[in-house]
Formats: sequence, structure tokens, C-alpha cells
Amino acid sequence: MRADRLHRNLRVRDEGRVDLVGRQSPEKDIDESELEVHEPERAAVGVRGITVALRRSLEQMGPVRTARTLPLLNQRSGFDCPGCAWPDPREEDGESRKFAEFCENGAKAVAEEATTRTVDAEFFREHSVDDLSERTDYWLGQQGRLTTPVIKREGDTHYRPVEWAEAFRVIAEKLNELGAERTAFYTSGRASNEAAFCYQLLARSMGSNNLPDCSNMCHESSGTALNETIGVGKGSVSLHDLENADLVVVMGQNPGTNHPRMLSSLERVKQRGGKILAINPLPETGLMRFRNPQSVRGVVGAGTPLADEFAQIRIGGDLALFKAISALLMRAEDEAPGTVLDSSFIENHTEGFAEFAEQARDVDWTEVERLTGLEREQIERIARMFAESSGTVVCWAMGITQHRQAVPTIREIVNVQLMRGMIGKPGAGVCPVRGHSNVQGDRTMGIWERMPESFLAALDEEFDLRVPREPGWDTVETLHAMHEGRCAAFIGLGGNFAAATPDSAATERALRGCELTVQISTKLNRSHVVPGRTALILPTLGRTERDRQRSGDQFVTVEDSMSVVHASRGRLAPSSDQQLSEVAIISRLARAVFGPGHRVPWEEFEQDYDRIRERIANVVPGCADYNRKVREPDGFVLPHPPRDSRSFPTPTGRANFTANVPRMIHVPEGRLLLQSLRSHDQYNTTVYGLSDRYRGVENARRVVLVNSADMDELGFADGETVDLVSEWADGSGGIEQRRAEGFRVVPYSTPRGCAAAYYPEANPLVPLDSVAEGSNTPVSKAVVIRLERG
Ligand SMILES: Nc1nc2c(c(=O)[nH]1)N[C@H]1C(S)=C(S)[C@@H](COP(=O)(O)OP(=O)(O)OC[C@H]3O[C@@H](n4cnc5c(=O)[nH]c(N)nc54)[C@H](O)[C@@H]3O)O[C@H]1N2
Ligand SMILES: Nc1nc2c(c(=O)[nH]1)N[C@H]1C(S)=C(S)[C@@H](COP(=O)(O)OP(=O)(O)OC[C@H]3O[C@@H](n4cnc5c(=O)[nH]c(N)nc54)[C@H](O)[C@@H]3O)O[C@H]1N2
Ligand code: SF4
Ligand SMILES: [Mo]
Repeated sequence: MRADRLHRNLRVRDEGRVDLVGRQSPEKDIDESELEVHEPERAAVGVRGITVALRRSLEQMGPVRTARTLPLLNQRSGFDCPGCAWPDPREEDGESRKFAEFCENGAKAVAEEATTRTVDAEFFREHSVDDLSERTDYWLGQQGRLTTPVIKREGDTHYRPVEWAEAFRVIAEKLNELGAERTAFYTSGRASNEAAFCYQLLARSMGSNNLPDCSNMCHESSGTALNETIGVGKGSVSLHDLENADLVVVMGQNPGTNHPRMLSSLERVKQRGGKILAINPLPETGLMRFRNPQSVRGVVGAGTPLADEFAQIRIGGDLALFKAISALLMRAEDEAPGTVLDSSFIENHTEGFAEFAEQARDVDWTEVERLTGLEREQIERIARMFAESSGTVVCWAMGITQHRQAVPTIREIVNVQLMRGMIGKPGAGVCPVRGHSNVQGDRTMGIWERMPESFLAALDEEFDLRVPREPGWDTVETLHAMHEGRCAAFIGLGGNFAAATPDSAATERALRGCELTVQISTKLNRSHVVPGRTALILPTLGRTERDRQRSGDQFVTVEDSMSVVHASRGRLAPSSDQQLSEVAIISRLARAVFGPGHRVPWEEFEQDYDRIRERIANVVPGCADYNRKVREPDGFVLPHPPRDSRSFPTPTGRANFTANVPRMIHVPEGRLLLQSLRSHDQYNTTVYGLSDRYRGVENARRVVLVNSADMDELGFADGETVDLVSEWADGSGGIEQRRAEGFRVVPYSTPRGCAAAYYPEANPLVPLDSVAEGSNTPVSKAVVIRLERG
């Protein structure tokens, strides 16, 4: 593949080995020739957002379904938004829910699921797997809801309809033959608590902890760092805390697109006199200004300015910034003892302060300015904001977690919070803002390859089992196991493993190499068209749909980003009577695997989800009396000792200070550091459309945003088509190269040397071995690339 051109442009050490890996993502069904770039929008949301949401809803669902669905979104008697994990207002905090308690992107997520378009048996007759593999994820998703179970047996060119009973028989036979230890049970974060609990129970009863999930690629670094430092891997604030904070830091996060209702909370912070500090390589529209569609000012005025201070940081510079903030806080305390640090908190609740303090004052300002790209003066201003705040909440997302040094960065954020006693008091804390609507709940329910012994022992006790203790594979380990032939079967409870994971070309080969792939899905995606030798697609119900079982209509439960657990009830008629709920699929599969008389009452679970919740109550910490508590109108809040009582369930019984050392990411000359991010018109690998409205990029997704000074220096013109080639030192002296073709260069406000492209188009560029230390999360936000003329 164009090796001549490649070698011409390569600079590889003589002894170096050059590996070329790369998939040409299908692109022919999207016409990107009309790329249009306009000025980024000045304010997020406003009436335009509502218009877009309604238009998409009407296109996908029609007027009747739209009118039946949107009013139930995020209401107490309705269903939980399948979009992000942002929490709903709670009566307990004196907040009521509005008539329209959702955002543009929530409405798009609903429209995508509740669409009236369907994929049926005829569709699969018409399209071979090869044909489908030439389509983009966008095209695949646009075909509509999966309505019938299908199978592709060894040697088949097409998927064909299969009876449910036969589907379960085939899967069970293969799984029993291959063994659970050779099977990966992947979960994406939309699965309900009930489905997740059953799924991990199935995997563990079969003898495997191989439970990789999307969280491994998402907030794993947050969980790792928070567990280590405060003893709980979850955020320590409520919505009320956030809205009543004196200073809210939003870093590595683009809430205007990915957590839009967070903007209403940020607006409240401003109205109550609080300050907002935004730390981001890009001046994301939602961080700068917000037009609240529910206020007159938001409809007709310029909206509320949000960020009081915007630090346009270099990609990967956050650890250096927070080290500098720690140092400045220490020095401020030295100058005016007793005014900056919370000594009584430090003394009573923390461990390791002396060792931390010993190294904390050292800063090499030249180094800090190089790593962060920020001026000392601004960093000093920022440190003063921390020093003067009476209550600080630090929020972050993928711009922090998907870096090699993500774990130490978050540990340093915790250091800064601990110094000032900003954990476990109202209006203060740490707030990793979760992605998928139930990703946090899935973890609570046991979707983790390394659940603690206490959880495993509780499962044993409850079901009279002996579940395995050996930790299982996470997502990256699953990929390695597939490559090495140790993993032969893959089951996906939702998600799009092929497109969401790093190094797409290798991942697709790995999936194709499996004996068995099973995808439990609502919509078609890339993972369905890179099948294992035997492959099945099992169509499932979504959040919006009525779930009727033998005991009557069922509801499910979910947990948001702030540990609130509550019920979700779908109301729409399913688009096919062939779709089964996730719980029903898992339960029937388990019955096929184990035969009659298994210790887990799978059939009862399927007939009545209360039976599952009774078991959750006995096994999962904090869930006693689950069936009653989730029936409360606002659900209930899971315990969080640091938040609730400043007690820290770490081995020391205290919150831990840590010492962290920032390291420069080596970017050779002529190369850029690429982050992969979401446009305003997608949900992860699901592409809704081609309008990244806030950033001003329309009608195209294969674009790379570059600082115009870098464009000049590297000699690329506005709109020029280039290939992105990533370069990864493979550790044995060679350089692995990965290529993604045909991206248009767009000048954009990003720091020098830093570029951005959309996920998942950029995934072929992410090396599988490039992972965060300590959490094994793929480094999706810092890929060394060069641009090559196409
Ligand atoms: N509409 C919509 N909503 C979503 C999703 C979606 O795809 N669409 N996805 C959901 C999921 S699963 C998740 S995890 C969340 C993701 O929510 P986000 O984390 O907001 O998603 P990204 O688009 O990855 O944005 C990363 C942000 O971090 C910034 N950034 C990149 N590198 C750095 C860095 O080194 N330092 C700092 N300070 N900032 C950096 C980027 O400029 C960008 O603003 O959203 C959830 N909500
Ligand atoms: N380069 C790069 N890679 C990344 C990221 C990045 O920022 N950059 N972000 C990472 C992050 S944060 C995440 S969370 C992962 C996301 O990884 P995944 O969770 O695996 O991917 P999604 O695109 O969210 O999955 C979408 C598919 O889920 C299925 N689905 C939707 N709703 C339901 C449902 O209710 N039930 C079931 N069973 N299936 C359903 C549909 O078939 C749909 O096609 O990607 C990661 N990959
Ligand atoms: S903020 Fe998130 S949860 Fe709320 S409506 Fe929007 S997408 Fe849904
Ligand atoms: Mo995520």
C-alpha cells in the first residue's frame, strides 16, 4: 500500500523496523466534498439546539412517537436518558424537574434509538457481510433498529435469520466447548443495573472474570487514582455541591456537547456568584458562554458568560499545571501561615503530607511553561483562584483520563483538593464526569475484571457458588489475548468494540480471528461486520421501550455520575416482537449454557426483575432494601464515605497525598500531538450527522484541526487533503506506523504543536501498546503524528 510514498517521507533509524498498519475506513457512503468551515459559535445551546433536536426527532420517529417520548425523558415516571450520565435535579435538594429536562444531544440519542426505521431479514438477504463491511458506521446506524436475531455460520457470506432457541443453543455449545477462560464478556455503559448484575453473574458462574468494558477506555484512570487516594473510585460531589461551589474547575471536558445539561448547573454557579475555570487546549463553545433555552435571556440575549478564566493548555500539560498550583499554594502558606492550607483536615484525615510537602515546593518554571504552554502569570492567577475559594469542585473527563500520565494527573488534582480540605464538605470535591448513562452503575454491579474479594465472596454466599478469584482481562488485555489466540469467543453486551478500541485494523483482525462473536445490540455497527467464524447478532430492547415479562411491565435501574440510583421505565411499543430485553437474553443464554437446575434462578430473574434486585440488595454494598429505595421518586444516593463523613476506606484509613512527576511527551520535529475527540453530532461511535456546529465544522468528519502557525511551518494549506500517520516507538528500536487517509486540514485555535481529529476516525492511529500507566486506558488524547500530503 503506497509503500514508495511512505518510505520517501519516513525518517526511521537505520536499524529501525517499520511496521505499517492501517485500515482504510470505508468512506464512500458519506459525501465529504462539501466541507464547510465557519467561525465557531459564540454561545452553546440557545433556541438553535432545541430546533436541531426536534428536527432529528421528527425525522427518526415521526410526530406521534416524538410527542410520546420526549416528555418522558428524565422525568420521574419516565425513562433515563440514554445519552450521558449527568444527574437529574432532586427534590431533596429543593430542585424540581422542568417540563423539558433534557438537552439537544439527549433528544438525538433518543431519536437514534426510538427511530421507526428497521433492519429486517430482507436487509440481511440483500447485503452480504462483505458489502456491509464497506459501509461507514454512520450508514450502518442509519439503517435503523435490529429486529430479528441473525447468524452467520462458518463459510456463510450473509447473516441469516435464526430462531432464538437455536441461537442460544449454538452459542451455549460453542461457549461450553471453548471455555469461559477463553471468552471475553464485554459491556458498554448503557446496560441497566439488572442486566449488568446478571451478565457478570453469568460470566463468573461460568468461571471467568473476563469482563472488559467501555470504562477501561474511559474513566478507568479516575477510578484507579481515586481508589488509591481517597479509597472510593467515584466522584465525591452531588449536583447541589457543584451548583453551590465557589469555584468550579472544568478540565479536559467539553460539556456543551457531551454533558449539555451541565451548562445549566454552571450557569447557576455563576448566578450564585461562583467562578469557573476552564482548562482545555480548545476554547470549547460550551465553556465560554451559554444561552439557556429555558430563560428569556437565553432565548433572546447573548446568554451567560461562563469561564472566568480560560487556560489554553498544551495537550498533556495538566500534571505540570497542577504541580505548579500545589507549589504556589505551599508557598502562599509559607508566606502567610494558617491562611491557605487546611491544617486540621490534613492532620486528622490525611497521610503522607510531610513527604508530599518535601517535594511540593520545587518548580522549574521553564519546564512548566514548556509542558503547559501557559504563562507563569496566568498560572499564578489560577493558583490564587484556588487559594481564595471557599469551596472548590474539580470536574474532568476524557482530556485528563486518556493520557499516559492520567493517573498521576488525577492524583495531583486530589493533592490540591486535600491541601485545602476540599473533600467531604458542602460545595467541594472531585467530580469525574462519566460518559455512558449507566457506566458507573455497571461497575457497581460487578462489571469489572478485578472486583474486590468482598464482592466475590458475597456472590459465593448468595448463590452458593465458587466464583473465580483470578483477575480477568480488561479491554486492552482482551485485544492482546485475541491476538495471541488465548481469547476465542467475544460477547458484547452493547457497544461497538471494533470501532471504539485502539488500532482499528488490528482489532478487526482480532475479532475476525475469533471462533465466536455475539453482539447484543440495538443498531448495526462496525463490530457486526467484522465477524468471528460463527457470528450472531441478537436484537435487544432499548431504554425507551416497554419491557413486558411474565409478571407484567418491568422497569430497570441506573446510577448517574453522582451515585444516584433510580428507576427507568420505557413506554414505547418495541419495533419488533422479536426483540428481547437484555435481561431476557442473558437469562436464556445462561439456561442454555447451564441446563436445568443451576443454582442461579435465571428464569425467575427474567420473569420478574424484582427477583434480581432482591439479590443485588444482598450482594452489592450500599444496596440494602434496593427494591423499596429505587421506587422512591428520586431513587437513592449510594454511600460514599469520603463525601458523607470524611472517612477514607484506604488501607491507611486516611486520604493519601502522593508525589507525582510530570514527563514531557516526546514529539520529534515536524510532528504534532493529536487528540481524538467527539463532534457535536455523534454519540461515541454512533454518528448522528455531520454538523460539529459549535466548532464551525460542517458536512465532513475526516478533518484535522491544526494551529495555523503550524500549518505555515509545516507547509500545509487550509483545506488541503492529507494522510495522518502515527509513529510509535515499539520499544525494540523500531517505529510502528499507522495511517488514516484523506483528512482535510482545518486551521483552528489549538496550542502550537497540538492537533485534533474525530474519534472513531482517528482510532486506526492509536497504538495498542500506548496506555495510561496504572489504568491501562488507551492513550487516545496524545498520539504523535505527522501529516503527509495525500
Ligand atoms: N453528545 C454526546 N455526548 C456524550 C458522548 C458523545 O459521544 N456524544 N460520549 C459520552 C462518553 S462515553 C463520554 S466518556 C463523555 C466524554 O466527554 P468529553 O471528555 O467531554 O469528550 P471528548 O470529546 O473526548 O472531549 C475531550 C475534551 O478534552 C479536551 N482535551 C484533550 N486533551 C486535553 C488535555 O491534555 N488537557 C486538557 N485539560 N484537556 C484536553 C478536548 O479539547 C475536549 O474538549 O461524553 C459522554 N457524552
Ligand atoms: N480514539 C478514541 N477512542 C475512544 C474514545 C476517545 O475519546 N477516542 N473514547 C472511549 C470511550 S470514553 C468510550 S466510553 C468507548 C465507547 O465504546 P462503546 O461503548 O463500545 O461504543 P458505543 O459507540 O457507545 O456503542 C454504540 C453501540 O451500542 C449499541 N447500543 C446502543 N444502545 C444500546 C442498548 O441499550 N443496549 C445494547 N445492548 N446495545 C446498545 C448500538 O448497537 C450502538 O451501535 O470508546 C472509547 N474509544
Ligand atoms: S445532559 Fe446527558 S443525560 Fe441530560 S439530557 Fe443531555 S444527554 Fe441526556
Ligand atoms: Mo466514555
